[in-house]
Amino acid sequence: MTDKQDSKFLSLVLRHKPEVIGIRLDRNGWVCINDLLTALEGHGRDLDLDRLQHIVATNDKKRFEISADGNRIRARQGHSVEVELGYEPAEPPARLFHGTVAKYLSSIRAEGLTPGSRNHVHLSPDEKTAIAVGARRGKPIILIIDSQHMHDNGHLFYLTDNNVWLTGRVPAQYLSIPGSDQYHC
Ligand code: HQG
Repeated sequence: MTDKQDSKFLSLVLRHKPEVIGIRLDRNGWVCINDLLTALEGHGRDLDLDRLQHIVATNDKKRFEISADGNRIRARQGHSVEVELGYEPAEPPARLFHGTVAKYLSSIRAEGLTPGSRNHVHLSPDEKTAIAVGARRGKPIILIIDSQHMHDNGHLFYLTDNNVWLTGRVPAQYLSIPGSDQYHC
């Protein structure tokens, strides 16, 4: 297994389907590292502690976090299973960015950005990051979010430790969408 393959599998079990290796996440998304390693081994994924720590430390987006006592691990964001990540609401910058692709635009125009299977909509602090996010699905299209007014109007934002902004949804009136002249302030 390459680091990337192991990292993807860890994302699967720590964000979406812990049951595929028979583990349970606690309400904050944590699992005991010993239990995780035992469960992985039981499912043909032979990771030892050193290798797990290496994957956590070198992961390109710092997707995983080990607890201060070194005993537990969780994904920092991106879950579809219900978890309480414990991030405090934070004041966003005036504008945030979201990278997507053309085929979603008509739906996004109609209903805004919705979290889909995840628990939050993910927003990027800069255009470059948003381009990389959108490019996972094809030619990226960058939407600009009027986070200032969303925040002023009571929408909550959370900043993860790896610099992803999370919010529940982004109603269409706060979005600047290419090819659309609607940008309500
Ligand atoms: C789109 C990666 C139709 C949305 C990245 C996106 C990110 C809508 C897709 C993180 C819609 C959802 C998240 C609507 C949103 N109608 N389509 N109303 N609202 N969409 O993967 O933001 O590698 O769940 O534009 O780097 O692409 O997982 O979200 O194209 O930080 O660590 O529906 O995932 O990080 O796709 O990516 P996703 P995302 P990780």
